[in-house]
Amino acid sequence: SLGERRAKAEKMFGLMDGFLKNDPMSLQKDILDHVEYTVARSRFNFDDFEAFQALSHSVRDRLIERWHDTHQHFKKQDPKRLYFLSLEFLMGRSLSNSVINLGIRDEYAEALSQLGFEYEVLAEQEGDAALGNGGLARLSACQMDSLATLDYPVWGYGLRYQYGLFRQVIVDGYQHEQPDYWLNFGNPWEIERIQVSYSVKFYGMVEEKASNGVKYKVWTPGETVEAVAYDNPIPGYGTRNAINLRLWAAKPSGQYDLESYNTGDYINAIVNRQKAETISYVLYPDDRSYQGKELRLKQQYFFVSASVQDIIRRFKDVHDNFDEFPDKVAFQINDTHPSLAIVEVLRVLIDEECLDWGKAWEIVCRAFSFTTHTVNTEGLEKIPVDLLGSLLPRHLQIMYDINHRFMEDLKRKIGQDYSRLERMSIVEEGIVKSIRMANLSIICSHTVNGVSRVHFELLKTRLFKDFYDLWPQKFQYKTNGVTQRRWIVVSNPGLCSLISKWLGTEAWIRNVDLLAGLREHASNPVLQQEWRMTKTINKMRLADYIETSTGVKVSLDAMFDVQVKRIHEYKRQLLNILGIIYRYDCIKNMNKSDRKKVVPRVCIIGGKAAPGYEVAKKIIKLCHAVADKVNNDDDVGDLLKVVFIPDYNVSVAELVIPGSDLSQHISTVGHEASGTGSMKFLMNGCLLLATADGSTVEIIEEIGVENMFLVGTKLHEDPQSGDKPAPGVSIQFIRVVSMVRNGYFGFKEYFNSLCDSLEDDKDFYKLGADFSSYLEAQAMADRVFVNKEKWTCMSILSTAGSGKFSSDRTIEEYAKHAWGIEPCKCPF
Ligand code: GLS
Repeated sequence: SLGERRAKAEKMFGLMDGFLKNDPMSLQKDILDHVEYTVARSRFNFDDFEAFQALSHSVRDRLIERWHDTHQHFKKQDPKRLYFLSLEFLMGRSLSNSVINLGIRDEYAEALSQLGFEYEVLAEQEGDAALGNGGLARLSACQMDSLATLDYPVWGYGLRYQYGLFRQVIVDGYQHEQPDYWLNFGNPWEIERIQVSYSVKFYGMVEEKASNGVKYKVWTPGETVEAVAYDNPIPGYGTRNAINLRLWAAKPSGQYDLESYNTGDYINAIVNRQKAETISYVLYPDDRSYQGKELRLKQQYFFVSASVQDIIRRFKDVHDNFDEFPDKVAFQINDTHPSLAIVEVLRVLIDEECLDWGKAWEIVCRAFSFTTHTVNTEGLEKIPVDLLGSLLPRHLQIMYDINHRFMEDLKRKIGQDYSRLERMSIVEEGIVKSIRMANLSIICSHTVNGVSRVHFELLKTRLFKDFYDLWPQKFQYKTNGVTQRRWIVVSNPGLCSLISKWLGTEAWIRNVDLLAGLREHASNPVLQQEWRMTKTINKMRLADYIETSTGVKVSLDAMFDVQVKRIHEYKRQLLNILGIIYRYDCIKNMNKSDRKKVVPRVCIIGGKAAPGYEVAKKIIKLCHAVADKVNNDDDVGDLLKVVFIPDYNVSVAELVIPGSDLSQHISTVGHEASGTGSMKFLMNGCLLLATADGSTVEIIEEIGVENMFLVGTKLHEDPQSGDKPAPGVSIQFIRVVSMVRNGYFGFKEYFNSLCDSLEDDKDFYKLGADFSSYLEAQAMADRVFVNKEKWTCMSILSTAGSGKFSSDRTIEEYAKHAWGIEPCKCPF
């Protein structure tokens, strides 16, 4: 009875001695207990790494308490829940983020110091969880932080790759990839749930059967793999809520292939079973490109099928009528990678729950919201029909059914406009007949979201114009944001305290709009002095890191000019390098007295190239070749240093961003859907040198164009952007390209193709057209940098204007305008 259960719960709670305590003495005891019982080391003899492990376990205990309470609370309230599906989450490290969000960082620091350890040193022991490629994946991580902080009832779902994004190793200036076996030393943050597992089916065949005159489909799989849940608690800041990120790992199925065992092929039977695990082995390292590989499709379906089974099970625990499904369940599809979920829900409702098509269709169309992160048609995901038909035969049938109904309906609306019908079809005819995942997602979702205003315009006028004309009400945008908890509080503690001091409150950590309050102090010499001091300390940290990772010594007086992000032609790291060559050439041609006027610079570039992306790899090599020449030239000395930071990842970003003076976001207009790195730099008071692309357009509106360095033409002045070769180029541009072509930096043959791609008619990304404007913006940055008061004022105004770019704002917009969910706050 209820009374009995309550009495039992109270007794248990009494035995538990209440919640874990957070005073430094209790924390010390907990850490030592974990050293002894979890890490199994003597509490009198353990090293930094073991101390980190014990520390993490003690933090995890506290996370679990909140996470349990949150789930109990959600269960009791039964609100509409959001299910956030993403194939990539770039979480980085968890320790500092957790102790800060739990509000017990100082207590831990004190407890550790009494044990003779330094918190910062232990925090450095943690490796990154790099289960994603770039912006899209880090966005999911930032959004999880905001969802937890804002108390939304949410579950995140993803894949637990054993190998995260490859490690980048530079040998002689060339990128090499090494596997990132991140679970090598264990992962203290996850909770393995062996009892939460689902069978996922692949291959096989579909038969039509009938019972009492009603036809139905039966899918008999050819292979079954088990999905096991690994739960990762995500704590909110300033709340008791902690939500769950559930990642699936593939394990051999519980069903045995009796045939093989009986025929005595015992060893092979075991080996074959083990192959199932390969599904969740490795993250695909390609950012923004899809190759239609079978393993990738298997990963997608594996993750989607397990998640959908889990979600439907949770729904059915409490509800028995699927009419209520869309009022209790909201799906968010992060790009098209999880779009098979749409078809999977339809399949389950029709084939397993025996709903008719009309009912199932209505439910699905009310449940799914889709966000696209792509700007051009080539970036859209397509899956060959043959592949789909063999791996997921029933899903292909359902896709054809959806398409048939959609096409019939469309014909009634638009008539016989065959070319438009062809463009809007889910099925692309051609040499390789394929399924267009974006079309499928648009047709079946209630909202289609862009990630910035400019992106939204591109969706409406180019990428999805046909769909926009049909269903304008479906299309929305929510400009991306990043979490200030990670990108200021965790990574820039100095700036964090300074901001709190001048605003007189820490409330901005939850309500970031309050940062605007810094504006009134922007010219105050005392704040300016403190602001510069904080920057210098961060630059020292970065300079140390540069020296240990690259061997290059840099001067703190120089402007730290940074471009860190994935290497892509459209992001134009090459434009940056050509600008560096120009600067170098100028210094070389100056007399001694003119050299005295040069503003010293450290040009920092970092980022990974997809392993098969040859051009991007050449850009990395060119960067090293230029660095070699420049850094060893005595004429130049500290006036110019070029550094390539290897293996750029989330924890490196946490170090680089706070230590930067200037940051570059110079994509060719019309190519960056949003960009989120710029937002992190902005929050940290770094000045932007940027093109009016993606979310930069909105950044300019917030901080004013006078507080950044704008490069190139605006998108609206160049409607043909991306499709037209660049107009005439400057002499400077021709000169710097010819320096590379003529072997001034060595490797003449190797760089030939890069130089060819900059020829007038081939310069697709318009480096030539933007070069002069780029140099002007750089020259302007030099002029302002020497005026310390002006630079600091612009820097303060950058932070002050960054409030809009918090993922808290993005999430509030999604909750209101796409998902229809309300906060569900767990009582403290
Ligand atoms: C991306 C876009 O290229 C970025 O502009 C965007 O900021 C990010 C998050 O919306 O998504 N799309 C993608 O495939 N990778 C990205 O980083």
